[in-house]
Amino acid sequence: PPALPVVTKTSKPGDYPAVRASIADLLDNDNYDDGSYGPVLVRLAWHASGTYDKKTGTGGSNGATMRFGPECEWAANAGLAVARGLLEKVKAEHPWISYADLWTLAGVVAIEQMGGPVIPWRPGRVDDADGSRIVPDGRLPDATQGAKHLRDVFHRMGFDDRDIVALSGAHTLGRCHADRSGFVGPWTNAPTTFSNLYFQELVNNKWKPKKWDGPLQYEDKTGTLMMLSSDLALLSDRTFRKWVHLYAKDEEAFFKDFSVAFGKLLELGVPFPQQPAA
Ligand code: DDH
Repeated sequence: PPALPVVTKTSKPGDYPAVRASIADLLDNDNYDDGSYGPVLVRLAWHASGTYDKKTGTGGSNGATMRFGPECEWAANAGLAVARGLLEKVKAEHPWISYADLWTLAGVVAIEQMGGPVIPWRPGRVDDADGSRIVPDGRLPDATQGAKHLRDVFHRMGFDDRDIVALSGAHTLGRCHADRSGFVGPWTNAPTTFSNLYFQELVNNKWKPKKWDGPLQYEDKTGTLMMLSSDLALLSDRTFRKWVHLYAKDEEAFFKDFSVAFGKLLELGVPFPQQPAA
């Protein structure tokens, strides 16, 4: 088993600013990827939440079920052990917070620290005692598919077409890893800064299939930036494309829509004592 994290800070139950500070402290690391754990923490918050199904009320961030098999071993979640392991240090410092609250708050803090919008967040998630409420595999999106699949997946969570495009803008962050998804490379040249660059790159380049032995992905003419088939679906679909063009030229509109949609994502299926005002 890994060594227990060294506890350097403590806090009283409910001191969320202290938890935020601990998360912010561990984001930067020159030896990891592009110098920040921010992107992988955002992906953890998203994959913990994106299993939600509106019809049955199952899935979502409540429960933190990704601590258990088989969810932690789903192909879609490859690499997220890095994010979960990192947050053990924060959990040790603030043992009163649930993993489910911690994972979602970490995504929020990462986005804010990387220059993104403030995301509405409230505590209230509780951890399941075991993996009995894990949903079937296959609810997270498949990068090889197109617009219909994106609608199936995100409408199932209760999002509309505009939300789908706004949420996809998170790919301005981070990169694909051969040993995680099989895909390779970043979507932008500033993968640790939250911005609307993803939409600008999407619109301003000619995307060609990458010539290699790996799975189908697309590259710009320099071969440094990438797009997945699911990313390019946002350009080929007329309704999606309208929002892509808006967000490419209006970063403020993107930040506003992203903040609302991401905040909603993290709350899907969470039984808060008081529902937020619509
Ligand atoms: Fe994503 N994403 N994502 N994604 N995602 C990957 C990485 C990151 C899809 C596939 C992949 C969202 C939507 C989609 C982030 C956030 C979000 C990778 C690469 C694949 C593949 C994983 C790896 O190899 O490490 C697909 C398909 C969709 C879709 O169809 C819509 C959404 C909605 C979000 C969000 O946060 C709201 C982030 C951040 C990363 C970068 C992770 C990293 O380690 O860097």
